[in-house]
Amino acid sequence: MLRFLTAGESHGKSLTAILDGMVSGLEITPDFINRELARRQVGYGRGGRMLIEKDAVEFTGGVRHGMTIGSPIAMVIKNRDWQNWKDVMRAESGERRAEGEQIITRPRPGHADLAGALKYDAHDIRNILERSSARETAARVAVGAVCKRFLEEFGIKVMSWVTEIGGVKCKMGTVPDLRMERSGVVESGLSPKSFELSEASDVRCPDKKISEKMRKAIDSARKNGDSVGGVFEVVLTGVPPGLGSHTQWDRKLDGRLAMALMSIQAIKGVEVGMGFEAAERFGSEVHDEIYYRGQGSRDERHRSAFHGRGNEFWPAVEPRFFRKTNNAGGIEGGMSNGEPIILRAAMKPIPTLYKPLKSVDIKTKKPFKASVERSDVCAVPAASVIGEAVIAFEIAESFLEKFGGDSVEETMRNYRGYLEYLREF
Ligand code: EPS
Repeated sequence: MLRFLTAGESHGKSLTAILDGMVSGLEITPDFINRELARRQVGYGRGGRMLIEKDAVEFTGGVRHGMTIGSPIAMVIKNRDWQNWKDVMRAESGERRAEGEQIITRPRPGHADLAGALKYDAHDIRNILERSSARETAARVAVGAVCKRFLEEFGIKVMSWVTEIGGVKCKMGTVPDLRMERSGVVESGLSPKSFELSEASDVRCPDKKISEKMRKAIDSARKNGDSVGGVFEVVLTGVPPGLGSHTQWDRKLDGRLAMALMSIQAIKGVEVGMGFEAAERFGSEVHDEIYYRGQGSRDERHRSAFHGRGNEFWPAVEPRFFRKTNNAGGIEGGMSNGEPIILRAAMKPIPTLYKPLKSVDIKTKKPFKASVERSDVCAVPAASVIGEAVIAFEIAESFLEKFGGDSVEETMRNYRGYLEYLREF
């Protein structure tokens, strides 16, 4: 069983993650993880904190000579800002230095503040906000990076891009346009090149003009003391059919992936494939028809939906069942169906605003207007990288559940056996 936990407060000494159940023999370096951490830290619309932090991981367990050894992988990411919070966040007991000043009694609408204070009997809201902060996601990105490295061994790629910020939408889509489909041209707007372009964009959008509009939306929100949300899409290629299961509710892959995305701070909605739009269409327009391509077929027109060029394990042009559309987002009956997995998540605007919102002090019970000094205006690009990480974990988990193994080699043998079986099916 693959599982993980994280610990650590936003302004505490460090974040810790433990990933348990990862196979042995996986090559992994801090550099690989640090690259993912850095991807999460950039993005237009971030606040002052990201100028302070430069996230780097230290392995404190489970890795030896650049290789996993099968024991729990423990990772620590230091908070540089801790230097400025040592007294406020210290673990030791003792008198507070600036009593009163440091106790937070004013819950911010949209945050965990009030619900958390009531639940945990917290009269200093800092006890809640420190952990509910999205700072915690740095630890999840470290875990996701290890899982990405694992999936790489099997040719599975995890990518993401931003499709919407503050109401500015990018029309390119991984779900092919129905009109195009009817005219026989089944080609989505996205290609691996688009992902390279989104990687180069500070709003993670492949379209330069739309990127500029997104930045403008962020600037205008900043000027008004406001914040903006948006939508990002996570795409996985090279996923074989059969991950997850239709047999029990908690084994359904779409359910697990939705939970993973929903658990990211500020996410309010998740879609799989065509998502909510499918509710407005006829069944005949939604379901992806099934085709079969025989041995030795190299017909490019019969390529799998999206840019399914496949990989050495799960090729797009080998004998296999395939679809010309991918409205299901690669999941049917709670199982992967061999097409790329496509997920979308909607992020609400960050609730820490310069513009005051009405709230009530938990100590005096008097109304006040909540406002803050330092925050991100938009963190959708960062959330998209976090989305990749949490999905990489879930896919790695379901992959290990299906193929088992305690070393990369053993999992590989099992996986190759399954692919052999699929070819003969
Ligand atoms: C966050 C508030 C800001 C963000 C932080 C999440 O931090 P601070 O209160 O220190 O200014 O920068 O995000 C991170 C530190 C991070 O690494 O993503 C919040 O309240 O959620």
